Amino acid sequence: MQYKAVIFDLDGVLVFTDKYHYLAWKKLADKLGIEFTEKDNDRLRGVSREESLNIILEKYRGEPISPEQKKEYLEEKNDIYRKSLGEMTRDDVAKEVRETLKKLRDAGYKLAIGSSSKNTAYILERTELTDAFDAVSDGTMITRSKPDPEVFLKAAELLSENPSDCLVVEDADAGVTAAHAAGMDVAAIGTATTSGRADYNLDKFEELYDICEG
Ligand code: B16
Ligand code: MG
Repeated sequence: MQYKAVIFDLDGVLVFTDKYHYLAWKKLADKLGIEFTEKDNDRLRGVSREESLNIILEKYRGEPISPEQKKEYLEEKNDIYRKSLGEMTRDDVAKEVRETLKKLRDAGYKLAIGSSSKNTAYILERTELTDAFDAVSDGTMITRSKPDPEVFLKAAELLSENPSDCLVVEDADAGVTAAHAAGMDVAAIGTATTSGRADYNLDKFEELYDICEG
């Protein structure tokens, strides 16, 4: 076994909540007269809610926005987003993902979540994934979001494993940077594969098992 534990990013790796983030941010951007495309949305992958709003506001040309107003926008976006999450079910997790998680666990790997999202517990509950993990490190437990390594170091600590024994699975460039800064190897999936910075690139989620087994 090359690794003792696998730490999974959530959005874009285990579930595709990125489309719900996009729709919720798009609603807010439209209201503020800001252009916001799916390509712009890629910049928000793995980044905190607050930072995401700042990125969207880079194109804002209206009256100055107060910190209180920003807070309201964040709540507004999250309310729309959580409504979409409320529609999620067990079927929103691919069979391949569920089977690979089980296979890894049966083989003795510890599994954790390392997500920037403050909605992690709700997403895991909706999709019936909570029991698939030994630890959850998420946006409610950290002070610095990816690309800072905090969320992954916290996951390793919760698992009582050394960072160098953990493999991270990520879809975001910010997440690849965060994992490397934590001293962990990274398997990229989706968007993060294009930069070529990850240690492994996954075409299919199930390839993860062979990577772990070396
Ligand atoms: P929330 P991940 C990240 O999840 C998302 O990729 C990112 O787009 C989002 O802004 C962030 O969570 C915060 O999410 O608003 O639910 O707290 O990829 O780290 O699992
Ligand atoms: Mg992600």
